[in-house]
Amino acid sequence: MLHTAKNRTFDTLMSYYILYIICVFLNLFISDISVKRGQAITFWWDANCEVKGKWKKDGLTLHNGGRITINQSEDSLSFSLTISKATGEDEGGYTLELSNRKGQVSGSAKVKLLDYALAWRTMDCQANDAVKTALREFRPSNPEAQRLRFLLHGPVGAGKSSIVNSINTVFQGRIKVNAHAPPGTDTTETKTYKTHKIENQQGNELSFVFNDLMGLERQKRCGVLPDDIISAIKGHIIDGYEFNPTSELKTGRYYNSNPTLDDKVHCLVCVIPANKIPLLEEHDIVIMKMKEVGDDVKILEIPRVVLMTHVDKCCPLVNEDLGKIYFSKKVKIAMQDCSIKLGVPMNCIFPVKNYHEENCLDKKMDCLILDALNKIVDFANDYVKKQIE
Ligand SMILES: Nc1nc2c(ncn2[C@@H]2O[C@H](COP(=O)(O)OP(=O)(O)O)[C@@H](O)[C@H]2O)c(=O)[nH]1
Ligand SMILES: [Mg+2]
Repeated sequence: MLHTAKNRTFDTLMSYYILYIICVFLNLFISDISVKRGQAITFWWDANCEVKGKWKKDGLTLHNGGRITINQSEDSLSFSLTISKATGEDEGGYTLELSNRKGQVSGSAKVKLLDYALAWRTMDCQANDAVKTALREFRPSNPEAQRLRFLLHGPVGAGKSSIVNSINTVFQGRIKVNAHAPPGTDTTETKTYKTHKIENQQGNELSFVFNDLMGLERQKRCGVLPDDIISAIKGHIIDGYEFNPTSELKTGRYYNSNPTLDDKVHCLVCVIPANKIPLLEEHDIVIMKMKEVGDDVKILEIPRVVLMTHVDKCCPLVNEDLGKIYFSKKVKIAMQDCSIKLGVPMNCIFPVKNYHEENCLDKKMDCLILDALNKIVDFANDYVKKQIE
């Protein structure tokens, strides 16, 4: 009997003990923190049993002093770590280790510094479905244009072909493979003038198309000629034309001498990779060619926007979390640089990340793509509306 009673007591103690450890294990979760430079970083955790705590940063134990304040309540149930006036050095992995006679548990979180306390432009992923529906139902306001036409232009490897794939990915709800986006190429893959339709999940065409043309290149006699880009904008170039880097198209079966509003381009979409912008001099030949086209487009009163791709490669914060894009100084600086070099206002520059390595859809990527596309459609529709009178 005594033996059994002893066993029962032991069993009860064991189950309390297991519960005790499980509680600690289940609850030790500290969240990642993003703070603005200069603000305080604060972690805290409330234990459900008496434990000893130790804070570590990147494996090294932290101690009270300087900007660091470590607190443990008298009952040993509350733990906090505060680091005042956050600097770049404070970024990293923080761990709280808790221990008592019964065992040890730990929880970790990361600290990331934001360049701005508030996002300088809004990004609303909740609006994705509404924007998608509006774009699916969109029809141009001028019946002479059955669909809006956008021309993608920019340096080779900027992500022009990937944009068409990304937009189709967003509308079809599944990853579209980019057969013409080989990695790290410096010479142009797209050689012929092509209209890319955008389709929804049911295979129905949306009321806007993208024309992709040969990329701009640095070397003479390579890449598309600015005069050919202007011809394409004016609607003179017919699908299937193979660009000749040494002479412009002026006549022949691919030359449309009498283009309608439907054949014309309604918005010029410059595509520039964010990570390459600082490397481009104002007198770089690609920039000069893009400016030349931009000046002609201004005279024609056709809207011009910039899609700044490869944002993931220009800022580690954005690479880790695309949702932090408008907190990133590096992204803002790249956009300002782009605005100065190409002469495009900031509100016509849209940072995007293309689908290129992902195997499923991402609402933050979709949000940036949809926001840019929505504005392009708006600007282009304003242009076709103006042509009514
Ligand atoms: N990391 C990253 N890679 C991209 C992005 N957009 C395109 N790429 C990659 O860049 C390369 C060139 O893209 P592509 O669309 O062919 O450029 P194009 O020459 O302008 O048509 C491909 O390997 C793409 O997968 C992006 O936003 N981020
Ligand atoms: Mg291409």
